[in-house]
Amino acid sequence: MSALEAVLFDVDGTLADTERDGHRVAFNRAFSEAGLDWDWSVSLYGELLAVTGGKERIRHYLSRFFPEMLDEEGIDGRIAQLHRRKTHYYLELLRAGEIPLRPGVERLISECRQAGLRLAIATTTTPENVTTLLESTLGPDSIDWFELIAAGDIVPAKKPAPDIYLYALEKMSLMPDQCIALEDSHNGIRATSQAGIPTLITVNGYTEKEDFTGALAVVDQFGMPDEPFSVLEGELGGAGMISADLLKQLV
Ligand code: XBP
Ligand code: MG
Repeated sequence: MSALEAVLFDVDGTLADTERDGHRVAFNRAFSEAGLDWDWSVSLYGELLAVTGGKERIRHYLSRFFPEMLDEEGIDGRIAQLHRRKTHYYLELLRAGEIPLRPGVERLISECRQAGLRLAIATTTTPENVTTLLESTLGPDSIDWFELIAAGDIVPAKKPAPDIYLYALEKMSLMPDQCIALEDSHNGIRATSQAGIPTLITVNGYTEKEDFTGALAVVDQFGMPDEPFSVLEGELGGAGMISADLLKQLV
């Protein structure tokens, strides 16, 4: 067992609860703008989240509901354009302050920085979504708190493939057991498990019933002094908050 060197943060569902009222709303605005009567309800979007990556999710939706469209000339370009507009609307929501960080995230990032831990992001989402979330919640300097922002199409295969985590380990010259990953979903822990990275799970409305086999522990949130987390799986020794010290003890 090595000493903890780095904390690798997932974004969507972990740093912020971005999917139901953020990405989903942005997708629907892009569809409406394009004159498409596709409306991703909260429940349908929960099913579509099985596929990570916005462009891949649109393609998956078409394969289920409009498979003939996938044979159309230029469909890849249409999907890419829809996704660009969706990202435009998502960034609007972020900049309007509509998507706050989850409880305890700012506190934990600050503690990890003070403890001298290296911070990185490993996410499926579009890079600009990450930098804009950080800027809109923690201020422009916060981007530099992360040694690496590994995001989106930078790797050939998205979660549950391990690519984004293997990319981060390689770029940061780290071994898996020198890290801990903070994730929210089954796709996320499938990616980290294949990369051999110890993983703590924090769930949300979309992921709370998913399978987190292999997680160090599963909590409902990172916790605040006046609002301790609930441990849903595993054992955290009576702690009430995910802290830098607790992360060091877990690895
Ligand atoms: C979650 C995802 C992303 C977002 C949408 O990423 O799967 O695709 O749902 O963002 P993670 P994009 O949990 O790894 O942060 O449309 O930019 O892909
Ligand atoms: Mg996630």
